[in-house]
This record gives sequence, structure tokens and C-alpha cells, in this order.
Amino acid sequence: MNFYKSLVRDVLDMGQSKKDRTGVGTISLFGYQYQHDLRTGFPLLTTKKVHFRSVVEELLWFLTGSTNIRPLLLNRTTIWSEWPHKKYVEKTGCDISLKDFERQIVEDMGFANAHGDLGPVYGKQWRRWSGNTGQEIDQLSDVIHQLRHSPTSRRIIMTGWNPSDLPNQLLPPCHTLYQWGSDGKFLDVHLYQRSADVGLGLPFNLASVALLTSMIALVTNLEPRRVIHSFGDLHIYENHRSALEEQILREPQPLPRLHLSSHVTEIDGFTREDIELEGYNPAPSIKMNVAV
Ligand code: DHF
Ligand code: TMP
Repeated sequence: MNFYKSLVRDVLDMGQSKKDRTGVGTISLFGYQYQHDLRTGFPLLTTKKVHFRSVVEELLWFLTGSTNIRPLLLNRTTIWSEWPHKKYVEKTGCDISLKDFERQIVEDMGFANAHGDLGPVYGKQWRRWSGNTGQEIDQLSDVIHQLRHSPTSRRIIMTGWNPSDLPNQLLPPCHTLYQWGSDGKFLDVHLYQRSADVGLGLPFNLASVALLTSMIALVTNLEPRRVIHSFGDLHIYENHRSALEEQILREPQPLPRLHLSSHVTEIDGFTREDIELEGYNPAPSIKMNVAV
């Protein structure tokens, strides 16, 4: 999995300084691609500890179709809290801390309904896309149906990018478009990500696309094989630069293996206990601040 090291080097060596929405500033490379063969191991970085439990909770949350951070917080996952918190502070002028905001979302269902929603983000678009005659489209179930009945189709796509919903999303989808390809035996995936934070979000994204594809492969009786991951704006935030320079000096360890309970037959049948990682021995975690 040395592609991560090369990717970081390529952004540092070929990227350009770029101002960005958050005001932090980035070094950015526009247009990039790597590939990983899942048969060589599960792509979770070993040069720093990545919180796999959060990756799993986030993906299971997407699969439920939820867009509210309350279920995530009930499962002790805080990776999406900053954005509803920021919106709440801006809207109400109330100077509540992130921790107190999270506590109130957990304790008060009414508060969560009013202030914990990210808008129509991944869960909504993947499972309940609003069709033009009012019907809901479950893109993920359609993907699985196609893989079961016409695996060689060239139309097996799930997209989070919905122009009419953009104004209501706290963050427009970053991992934007997924296409799966199969020959009836193997399952490959090609993900287009419009914007990627190399230090923080990307380690989650590459584990998440691998996990989702492995779960889909299990319930469609296919063998997960290649991940092809393409990027629009691939960037390193200026305040992550020295951490990443240090991280790529670390020696990568053998990749862990993913084990999914073989009794699961439907994508909605997975629980957290059905997803297990074996042999993950990463270097220590590295704290990087998220640009909001
Ligand atoms: N904004 C920015 N600027 N970068 C992102 O990566 C990002 N990611 C989002 C939403 N907005 C974003 C959603 N994904 C963390 C990881 C992924 C993620 C959001 C946040 C994160 O904070 N990771 C920490 C803590 C992990 C944990 O609490 O489990 C890390 O050290 O990996
Ligand atoms: P943007 O909407 O201005 O592109 O900002 C989104 C930031 O979040 C950007 O740094 C990319 C990062 N990001 C990821 O890298 N992965 C993700 O899954 C998400 C949601 C965001």
C-alpha cells in the first residue's frame, strides 16, 4: 500500500499553493488516480492509526439512509459534528462548545431534529434519492440488483451529486460517484472524489470504499478485486504538512485482513459485529486538526 506514500510525495512535489474555502490554505494537485488490489489486504493505513470503528459506524449510518448526526453520536462517533455545530452557532449566535452541542443532540431529540441534520447528504442520495414523480430511488439496492442480474452492465453507478439538493447540504458530497464493474466473478470499483483532504478524510475514504465494495461483493457472490480511486482536487492542508512529512518516513506494516460474517445475504443485514479486522498493527496515531 505504498500508493499513499507516493500520493503524499506527489502532492508535496507537484502540488501548487492554493487558497481554499476554509481559509487554512492548501497545497493542491488537480487530477490524480491510484489503484489498490483488495486481494493483497485491506487498505487501512499502517503508518498511523486510523480509527476503523468510526469508518464502520459512518458507513453503517450511510446505509440506514440517515443524515442526522444523532445516531452517529449514540454510537460514539463524532467525525461529523463540526458542521451542524458551526451552522448552529452561526444561526443562533449561541456560543455553545462542540462537546455541549453534541451532548444536547444526544439528550434532546427535538434539538437533534432541529439542529443535527446535515441536509440531504450521502444517506439520502444513496437510499432515498427524490425522483421527479415523487418516488424515492434506492440507488444502492439498484446497484446490487444489477450486480446479481446483469453483472457485466456498464451502468452500475451510485452518485451523491444532486445539483438540486446542493443548496441544502452542509457539505456537498466529496466521494461523489461510484461505479462498479464485474465480469460475473470479480468485483471492481471506480470512485470519483471531487475533493480530498489527504491527511484526514482520505484515510477514511479509502477504507470506506474498500469496505463498501467488500460488503456488496459478499451479498452478490462476487470476489472483491480492484479499487480505482480518482480525484479532482487532492490537497494537503498547510497545517497537516509537517505531520504528513513525518508520517511518510514511517515504515508501512503488512496490511490487515477484513472478515465479514458469511451468513449476511443482504446489504441491510450487516451489523457492526459482522465486520472484523484482523492483523492491524499501525504506528501511533497522529493528531491533525480538521478545517471547518
Ligand atoms: N472537512 C475537511 N476539511 N476534511 C475532512 O477530511 C472532512 N471529512 C469529513 C467532513 N468534512 C471534512 C467527513 N469525514 C475525521 C475523519 C473523517 C471525516 C471527518 C473527520 C476526523 O476527525 N478524523 C480524526 C478523528 C477520528 C475519530 O474521531 O474517530 C482522525 O484523526 O482521523
Ligand atoms: P470542500 O467542500 O470545500 O471541498 O471542502 C470539503 C473538505 O473535506 C475538503 O478538504 C475535502 C474533505 N473531505 C474529504 O477529504 N473526505 C470526505 O469524505 C469528506 C466528506 C470531506
